[in-house]
Amino acid sequence: MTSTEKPPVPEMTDLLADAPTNWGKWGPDDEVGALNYLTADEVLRGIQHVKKGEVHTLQRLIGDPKGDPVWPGRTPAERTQILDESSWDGADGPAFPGGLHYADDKINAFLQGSTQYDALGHVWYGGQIWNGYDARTSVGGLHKASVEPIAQKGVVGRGILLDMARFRGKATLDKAETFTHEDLQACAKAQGVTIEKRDVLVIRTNFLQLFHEQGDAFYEGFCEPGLVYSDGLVRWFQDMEIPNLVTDTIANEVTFDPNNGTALPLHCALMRNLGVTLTEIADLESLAASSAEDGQYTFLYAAAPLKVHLGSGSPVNPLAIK
Ligand code: UVW
Repeated sequence: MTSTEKPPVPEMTDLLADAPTNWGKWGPDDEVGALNYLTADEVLRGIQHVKKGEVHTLQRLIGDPKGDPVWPGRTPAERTQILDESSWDGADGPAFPGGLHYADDKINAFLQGSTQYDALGHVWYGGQIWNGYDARTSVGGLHKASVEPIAQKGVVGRGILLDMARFRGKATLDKAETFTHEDLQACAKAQGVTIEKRDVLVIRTNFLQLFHEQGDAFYEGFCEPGLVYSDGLVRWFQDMEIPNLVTDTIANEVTFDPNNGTALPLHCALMRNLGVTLTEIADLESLAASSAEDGQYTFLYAAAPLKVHLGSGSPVNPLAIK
């Protein structure tokens, strides 16, 4: 290899050969992973951070007239009107006793095409998904570690906003900009809070503002900003028993790791190996504005994705209650 040549991109099986896992920690049949940390005590700990009764909804609009940001290769949701008042202009509208009319519509959508929970079986390498299940269990739908058990359980605990854009003095983080768990801790310190064990981490980059500002150019050289893989970061997530990572980006981490060239290694190290649930494309703007104003960066976090049988993800509208 000459000095100008880049080293080959490692296989995930090699990069993560010695990485920690939580496989088996909650038994051989577990499908919700680190969400097991969110016990009744964690719900009560979260409730202690409700001070004003202020509610922030964290879902981005589906069918935004300005467009919906999606992972390259996915398409935004399409909503189709099936019935409306014009359906009764002729003789074809369904007739009901008493003259009832109504509106009906449907959407054709990627389950990961808006603010969403990823199922733990959504991403894998080396032929195995979360908890060691065979990746063939994904054929035709996630027969193991689908979004359904996450939806059955619900996600409630103490949330902490880490406003990385504000911490770095920027309107938005830049394409491919990275940060580490140490940066998250420094951000928390600057905000006057401490990340505690079992917190739901909610990280703001405001990167998707550029989707609306840049139009199609947004996808040129696509590489979102975000957390960057290191063994230390993965072990910190494991030691801190982080149940859920929520971000306002499409894929939670820097898209291509600048240190090794792999795509989405934290999906593998956190989701597939540790069972950390990932939540993406959140809208954190009203929560961030409120937190900057009142200095309260902790809250009750509550979310439940839709119960989609065999689903690899589901839209969600999480709540942050202060
Ligand atoms: C991929 O895993 C490819 O995407 P996401 O986690 O954003 O759904």
